[in-house]
Amino acid sequence: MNKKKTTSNSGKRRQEKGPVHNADSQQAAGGEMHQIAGGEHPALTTNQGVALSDNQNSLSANPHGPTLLEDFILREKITHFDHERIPERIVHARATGVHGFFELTASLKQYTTARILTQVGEMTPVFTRLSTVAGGAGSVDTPRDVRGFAVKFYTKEGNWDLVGNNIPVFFIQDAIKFPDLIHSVKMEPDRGFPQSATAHDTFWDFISLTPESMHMVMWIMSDRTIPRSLRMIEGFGVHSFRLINAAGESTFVKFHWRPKLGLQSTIWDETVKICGADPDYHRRDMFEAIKAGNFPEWEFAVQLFTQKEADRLPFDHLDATKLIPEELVPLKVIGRMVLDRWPNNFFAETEQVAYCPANIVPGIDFSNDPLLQGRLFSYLDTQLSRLGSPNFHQIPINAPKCPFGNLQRDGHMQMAQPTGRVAYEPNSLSENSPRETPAKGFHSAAITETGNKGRIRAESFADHYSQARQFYLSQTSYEQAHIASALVFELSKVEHVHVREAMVGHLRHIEEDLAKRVAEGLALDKMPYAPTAAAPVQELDPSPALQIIGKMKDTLMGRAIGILIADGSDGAVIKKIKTAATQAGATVKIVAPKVGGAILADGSTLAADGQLAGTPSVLFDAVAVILSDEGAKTLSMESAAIDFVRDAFGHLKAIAVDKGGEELLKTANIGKDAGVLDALDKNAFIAAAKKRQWDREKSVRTLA
Ligand code: HDE
Repeated sequence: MNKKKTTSNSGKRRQEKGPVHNADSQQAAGGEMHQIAGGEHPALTTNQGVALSDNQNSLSANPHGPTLLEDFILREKITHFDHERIPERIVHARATGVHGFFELTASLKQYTTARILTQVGEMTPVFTRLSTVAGGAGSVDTPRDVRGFAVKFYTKEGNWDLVGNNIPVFFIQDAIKFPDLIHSVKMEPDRGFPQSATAHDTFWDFISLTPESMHMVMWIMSDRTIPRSLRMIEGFGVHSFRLINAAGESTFVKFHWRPKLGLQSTIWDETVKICGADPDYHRRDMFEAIKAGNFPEWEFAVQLFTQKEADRLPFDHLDATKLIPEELVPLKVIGRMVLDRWPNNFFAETEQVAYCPANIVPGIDFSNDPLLQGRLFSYLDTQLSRLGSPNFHQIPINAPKCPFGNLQRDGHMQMAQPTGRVAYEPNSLSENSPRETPAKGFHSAAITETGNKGRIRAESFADHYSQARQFYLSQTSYEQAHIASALVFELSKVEHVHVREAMVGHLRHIEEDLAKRVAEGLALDKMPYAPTAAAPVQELDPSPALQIIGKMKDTLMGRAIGILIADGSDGAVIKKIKTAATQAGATVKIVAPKVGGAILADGSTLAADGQLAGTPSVLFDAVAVILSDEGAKTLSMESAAIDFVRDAFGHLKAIAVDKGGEELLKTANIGKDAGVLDALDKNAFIAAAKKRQWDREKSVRTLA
């Protein structure tokens, strides 16, 4: 009797005080309830199309009773939820994907029959996925790591996937070493950390025993692996490929992407702080740029060379630890890629997209690079376990946009419904089943292969240090110092002293001064022994194109300026700086102690784009600090405000200040230099904001 009473009361309470009790509740959570409430909505149904009367309560035997197994609505919903995750990519799990188009601007007709490389002006849809390598899908955007640069071209002759990186060389020469490399960089198996980091024993142990990695090590220790934005990275196909023309002749080709915004990287200390301030820094940056209509663009360029020219190079171009300096084989720009549409759904597109270097089109072919040859197997294989069915090519993001069909059949999740009796070829029973296309179909380059079968590393792959040295010597002194300091940082995290020493031993072959700097940074008591080099180190001409600083553009396009304000700030000065920065192409954000904004000197309220504690200066390329005396006093008690200016200074950013702003700098113990400017001189600030204040660096940190 009692029980009955309680249960019926609680049933009533559930109805009165529960969340929104209608089909709008899901959308309402998205914050648009006011618009949605009055609209017409489709019925919420099960996957069988049965309309739901209640999406808030499971079916129970009575209001306090057990949930009934017969609740097919609950079971269907929970079962689907339980299976929402698919295996994440073993590498390159964390990524940002964007749709766009490719436009060819110069024809390569002389070299290839591929339509995408010969039809000038033709727009080809693309889906581009930019990723980190080592971390899991939920890891931060900004570890020190290589960035994947994968482009799927939906060409009229089939899908072409150019699955590259933002670094033109790789760690290893032969695919058989890839699982070892990746196991060494991933979380150590006994402890399950570190996530997404090279700074640990197993990685450096493997590297120190793998001299072929030394060129790549120079690149990953450079600021290339801590990019400011995914819109500001280069892309490389890495391997040599072949182009085949109408006469069947083949030419080697290397593919390059060059960002229109130029290259820009962060400073290591800045990167570390960005990880905390915004783990989605790169994804958000891309999302916001696309939303604002600032579509990132890359030039597409090729390096073309014949076998004869390849034979004259002082290294083997089939070795993926080598690049061809553009001073030796110039880049020819042949097109552009614009990314202009954010995916509708992250999972359906960015997660389910399946790239494969083996996806090429007639007129393009592979080279014998042994790393590429291994990749040709791996990607299709990994998709089978990741996407779970050989029909993954039917998922919209993977399906070609040209007609396609064959006699493959069935399998998990078959979406097509082929008709007729015939599923084989040749056949005489069907008039319209797909047939070969001898002339236009895919042909491999007719290459003569000779030599003995065996597990043999080519002699021409033996030089592991010359290009590492060339890379290091091609950098500016600031960049060299960053490489040395990154090595000290990473090796200082390595517990095993013999691994630290072994690495310094390799550095001695690259550049003795670099080895000394790192040895001193690690406080080694004597210079370690340098291992025997398999081939003598060659003195190659420096290649300035390998720098980042040399490729940073003198522009505010694509960059962000933060203006720190508080109650009493001068609205006119804020407005002048904001207008000047916006006109120069920057995104401007107002940062204030409260997100609702600050009451300016003239009594008006200026809303903030970010609250001070959650919007540190690491999120900007340059900052202005506009404060009243009172505002400066208040902020001098706020560590977030002190950090804001200290970090901006420490990260070599231009800082514009008015009188109040200057007070805050004094409190933060920051002296004036050429990068600290009067807020009233907006032009000087805009000019300085386009650059990093490299000269300041020596005064703010000890570099190796
Ligand atoms: Fe990959 N790589 N890789 N890789 N790779 C994968 O394929 C592999 C290599 C690259 O956004 C996996 O679909 C082997 C070089 C990118 O979805 C896997 C070897 C380069 C992406 C795989 C390499 C790359 C991948 C994991 C040594 C630069 C992300 C998920 C022979 C040229 C693609 C997947 C995306 C992804 C294997 C080396 C670039 C396991 C065996 C060199 C950009 O198949």
